Amino acid sequence: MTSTFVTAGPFAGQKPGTSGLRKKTAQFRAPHYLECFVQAIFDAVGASGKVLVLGGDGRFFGREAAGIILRMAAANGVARVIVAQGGLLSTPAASHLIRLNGADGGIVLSASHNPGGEDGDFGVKYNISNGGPAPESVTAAIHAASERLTGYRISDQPAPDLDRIGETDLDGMAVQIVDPVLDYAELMERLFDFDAIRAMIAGGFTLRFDAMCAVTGPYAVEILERRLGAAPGSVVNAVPLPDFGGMHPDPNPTWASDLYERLMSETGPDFGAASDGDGDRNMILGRGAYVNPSDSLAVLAAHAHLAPGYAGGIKGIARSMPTSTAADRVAEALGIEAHETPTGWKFFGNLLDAGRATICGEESFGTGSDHVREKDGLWAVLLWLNVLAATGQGVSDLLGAHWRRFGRTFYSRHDYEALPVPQAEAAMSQLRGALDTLPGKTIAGMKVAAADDFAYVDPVDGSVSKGQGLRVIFANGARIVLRLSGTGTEGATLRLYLELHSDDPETFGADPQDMLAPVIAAAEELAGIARHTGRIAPDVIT
Ligand code: VG1
Ligand code: CO
Repeated sequence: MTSTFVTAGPFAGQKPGTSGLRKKTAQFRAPHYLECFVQAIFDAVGASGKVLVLGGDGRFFGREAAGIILRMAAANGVARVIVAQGGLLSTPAASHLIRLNGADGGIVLSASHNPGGEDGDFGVKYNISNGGPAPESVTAAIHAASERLTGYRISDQPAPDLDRIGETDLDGMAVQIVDPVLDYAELMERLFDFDAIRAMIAGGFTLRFDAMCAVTGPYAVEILERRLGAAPGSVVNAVPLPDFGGMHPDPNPTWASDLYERLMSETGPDFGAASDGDGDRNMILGRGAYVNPSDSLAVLAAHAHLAPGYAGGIKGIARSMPTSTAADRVAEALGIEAHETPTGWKFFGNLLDAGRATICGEESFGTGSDHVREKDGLWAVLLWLNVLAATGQGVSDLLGAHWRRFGRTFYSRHDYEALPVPQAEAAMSQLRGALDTLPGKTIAGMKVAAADDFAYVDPVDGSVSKGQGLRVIFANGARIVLRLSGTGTEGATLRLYLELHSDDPETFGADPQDMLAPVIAAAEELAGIARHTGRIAPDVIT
């Protein structure tokens, strides 16, 4: 073994955030920065004799970072690293590889939906042996290790060529380079009725999938075009690029506007979908229909039994607190458990492991199930296609039928990005300070039923997570949630979540922003975002 100990640190590393350590690419490339964080992971979770999975979304610096991490893994005594060819591995595929191989954990190099490139963002996520994001206990241990750090160990040997499939040796550590798509595609074939989807497509059903020049391109081409017979070119922006072609790989109507516009046109395809940088998010569209992610969770949960992988029914539904309550109504109708967790996929892990939830979702275009321990963009697309094939209905018909059965939960998220931290804090503290006084009061014509700062007690291990978002619930069922983003890299991002349920079919065609006008007015009265920030409108509305 020929390795060097480089003196560096202590290092103000990862404070438990929503999803891994996310910083400007330049910060990660600064001397010793990536190395110190990776050493903190090894110090916290142990490296000697372990088996790890490694890959990422192909963004700028990913390949170089993978080489550094391999050399550090070898120097720290890791037994084997399973690396995706070219370093390209979607987050859900990484989760699957960890589970399939019984690995001890994995490192995913991605800043998800944040733009990439030299001036963009980079990120490192650590996943545990169940395939899911590290829970708060582990991220706290990594943070503590980073503060004790005196340096890091790195092999003097060069990292192997990541493009050649097969096994090599790096300083006594096995490096196994695998096809990133194969195992994942096989898992999808087991879960879904590919014959039925293939027949629907052969019968003239058209689709467009926008991979946004990010990691899902190769997966979508293999599954949608090669295995399911979608016309060549149905998958667009299919080649992963280090800067995502300058795109912002966030699948929502703002950042995937080209796809959105096409689906809103009468001549558009029957079905449209997009995924984010690392492949864990999804946006679902039908011709003339946009499916709000909270509705997508509810519709998928109500119809999951139509797919072979869920034919026995689902055991429970979990949603993050800011996600709309539409899925709760489905859980009630199915007579199964409904769980409400803090934002971030790591909070679903215990529920999935314990068999208390089968389907999970977040309002931020994240949906998934117990097939892996991450949200999974292509999985959601395939479940939708399976449901459409099984019911013979289109997206907009299915959505309309769902609303007629359960009512429509109007929902929207307003994001105020890159705010000066004190301005964002001012809005938060105005509402936080008033919480106790709100119940019973009438705000913008609506009576407050309850208000709190959301705290979660994990029903499986009893761990407590406090301060997870300010929540105001009105007597008419409307909700306002206000929280600070834990994934931004510039200033503070304030997220305002708005919800109002209606059982009146006459309202179902209304624009959510119009329906939510009283809730928006109540939020301004409660938090004074415009007053504190001077912003007259949100940067992104989803
Ligand atoms: C955002 C979303 C959250 C999601 C997280 C990671 O976090 O709101 O629902 O789990 O991103 O998604 P925040 O703290 O900025 O609101 V991804 O696709 O980055 O792994
Ligand atoms: Co993502």
